Amino acid sequence: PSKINLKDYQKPSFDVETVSLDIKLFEDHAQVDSTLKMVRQSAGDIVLFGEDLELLALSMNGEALSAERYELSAGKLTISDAPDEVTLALQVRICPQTNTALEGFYMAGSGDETMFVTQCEPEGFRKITFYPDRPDVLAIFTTRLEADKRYPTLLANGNLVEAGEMIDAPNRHYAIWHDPTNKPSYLFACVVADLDVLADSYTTSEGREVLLEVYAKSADIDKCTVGMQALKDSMQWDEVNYGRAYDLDRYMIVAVSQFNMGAMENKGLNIFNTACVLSSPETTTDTRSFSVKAIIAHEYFHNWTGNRITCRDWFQLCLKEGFTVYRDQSFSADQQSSAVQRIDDVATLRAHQFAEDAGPLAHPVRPESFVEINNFYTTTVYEKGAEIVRMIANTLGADDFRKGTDEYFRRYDGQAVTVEDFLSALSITNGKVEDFIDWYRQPGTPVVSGHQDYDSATQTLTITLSQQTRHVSGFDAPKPLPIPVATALFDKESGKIIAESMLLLDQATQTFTFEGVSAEPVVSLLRDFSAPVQLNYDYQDEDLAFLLKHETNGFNRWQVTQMLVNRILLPTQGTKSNPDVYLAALAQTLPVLAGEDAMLAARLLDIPSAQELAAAIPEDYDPEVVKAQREGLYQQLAEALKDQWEMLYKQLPLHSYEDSAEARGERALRNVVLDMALSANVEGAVEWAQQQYDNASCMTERFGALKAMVNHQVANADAYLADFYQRFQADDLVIDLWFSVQASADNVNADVIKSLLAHEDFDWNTPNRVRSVISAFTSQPTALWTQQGLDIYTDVIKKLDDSNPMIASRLLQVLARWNTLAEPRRQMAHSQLLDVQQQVSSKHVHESLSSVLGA
Ligand code: B3K
Ligand code: ZN
Repeated sequence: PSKINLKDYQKPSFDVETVSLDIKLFEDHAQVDSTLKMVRQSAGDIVLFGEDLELLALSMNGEALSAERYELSAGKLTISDAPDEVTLALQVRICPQTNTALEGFYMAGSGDETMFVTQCEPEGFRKITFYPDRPDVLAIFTTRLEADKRYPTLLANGNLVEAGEMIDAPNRHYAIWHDPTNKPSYLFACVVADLDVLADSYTTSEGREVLLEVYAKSADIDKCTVGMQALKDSMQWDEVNYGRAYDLDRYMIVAVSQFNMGAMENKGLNIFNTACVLSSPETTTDTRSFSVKAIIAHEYFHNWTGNRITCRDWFQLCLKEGFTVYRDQSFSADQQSSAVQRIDDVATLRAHQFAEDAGPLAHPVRPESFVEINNFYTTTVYEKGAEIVRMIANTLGADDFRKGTDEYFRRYDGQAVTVEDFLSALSITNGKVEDFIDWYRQPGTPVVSGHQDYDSATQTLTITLSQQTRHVSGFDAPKPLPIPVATALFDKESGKIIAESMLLLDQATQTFTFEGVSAEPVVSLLRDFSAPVQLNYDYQDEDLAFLLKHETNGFNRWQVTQMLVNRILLPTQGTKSNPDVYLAALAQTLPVLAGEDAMLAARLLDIPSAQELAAAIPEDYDPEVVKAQREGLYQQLAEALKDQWEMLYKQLPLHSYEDSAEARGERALRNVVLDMALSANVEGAVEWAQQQYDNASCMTERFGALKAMVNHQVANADAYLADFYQRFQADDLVIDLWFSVQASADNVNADVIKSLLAHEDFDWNTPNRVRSVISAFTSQPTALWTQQGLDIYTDVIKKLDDSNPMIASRLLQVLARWNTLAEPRRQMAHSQLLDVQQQVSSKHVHESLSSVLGA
């Protein structure tokens, strides 16, 4: 398979004006008839892409094309010497029933619960029919679906035009849908199923009455109200914050249990992984439920950032994803404490994106080449992409950012554009914005180091900052990037802020001067994480403890706890800290904060996960040592605050369920406190856990108790696991939790994983289930990086390589840090990976492997 390069981009020779599709679904295949009206734009051939298709008929302008008039090879159908206006008619046969890759048109579910859905982004449409399947070809789609009446639900993009029965086949029916918006093929969707629907409506700011529908199987329909509300909230939020109203008369969401990722923003017909749309207090944890709302918002926001304005080519993926993630993060920040939202987003960024940027899979936010684009739906494109938009928004300020986004929508609506176009619109009030282009081009996480000097004679404080980015091979030598560093100076005496400013570090080294500073202040940097960088500043532990107490920025209060933890656990990263300062600072802060902001209080007790710590260790990483150190500090914390746990736990009694930010905060803190109390052997803590499980008002409480009992191996843990299974046996998403709590348990080992994989409810064809065991397992590096652990993990990759290469490749990417392991694990992992290379065939896994192996 060949590499595709950004620099080779060429416009298509033909545009498609309209396409009509007729998809007839039969017992063991589907027949797809398509008619494309195409118009020449420039010299060149007609190029249609197609994969896994059986071509049955092809005609051009009414004349059947004989085999010598076209070329069919390597996934392309090429027609040379075509006239300037062409109507192509194609007929192909596909087999959704055996499509296990879950890309294109595929069957999900089994038995009487089968349904058929599409996933076309990025290049799945070519598995439905031959088509110029590229995002810069926009067309008007009309879709006719025909199927057995056992599938009453027939949906496609846009508006329903007609539906009826087949006169000659009484058990069959059809529906015709028309989408009035010009769209690329990756936004095409259709569904053939037997589903219930929750309906509602929304009137837009422009006065359009929109029918809202969430489709799910009947047993799940009562779990759709949270998603429906989130949809309405998102529609309103986009009107208020970006002036964007919805543009069709109908918005549909369909829940499907087998889906490779979270959800898909198809025009007017979103398709969602059940895990990302269904939610109920009894079955869904608060964290999950909150992310359901965020994902609904994300897909809705794509309607403008992605669908109305789309990407010119797949290298520009961050254009829609980075901006849309920034938008969903801002939406979520409005639904809860914005500090906690920022903490969650930054914790994810640090754990996953920083690791990616530090290892062999590092790539720019806008990659320059790929073999398989599915391998580039990464945390770098999404989350680092969002951070760049955030830096721009903060640099411009709210008003100018809004002027810039208004300009973006005005200028490019209906077009397929590039990152440069985006920056050019955003820069109408401030040309500096265009300098951010280098953030899209340069891989690697910048390290910002700094120190301060105070001169009491002149009452001057100088802060010197410098930036450095590692040179990733294959790319130009790194250059300085524009890095906004939000800064506040705190008076040591009063604890009050004496100056605030946004420093712009855009050279290798720079000095910033503050005059009229009467005593040396404590400096708080990178407030609200104003740039996606690693910060090394010559703090004393006491400065950090001071900031924990006095910072008004909630995010930075968390950030200093994390700095302290890192200095304790990763002494090579800076000065070795004395844990006493950290423990004392928390002991003082926690009881106060617990009453003010329970969610933030819970987060201040965060100790980075083993994986996150591993990501910061460049070589000789020994998972056992990290685990021991991490658990040691956790234990120390639990014991140091032992007197507080009982009081805190009792302060937060179980009461009836409520879905407010405050109630969610209390539940989060109670679960953390319970775990701490079990660690510290607080008397009665085991009973608290059991009672919390038995009397739980919601899944957050029940699962929190179960997880704590499993991790602390309390006497009855197995009985509780069995009870949990019995109670929720019929609910796949809860059974996923049951698998994952075991697969990620502190004491998990390869045998446990093996038995979970052999469980009768395990299902290789359901990505959620595979992830509930295999991805959960990666949270325990001491078990994963063993001969047996790797055998299991790589067997899974080999097994999925053929049936679902997208998932196989994702799982493989998790092994990217093998190279940093201490021997003998490094050698062991290396030979495992080489062995995998001999046994896989998908281009997805091959591309990831060659990056991971550094080839
Ligand atoms: N755009 C889709 C992701 C498609 C991934 C294909 N491998 C979901 C999203 O980002 O909203
Ligand atoms: Zn997205």
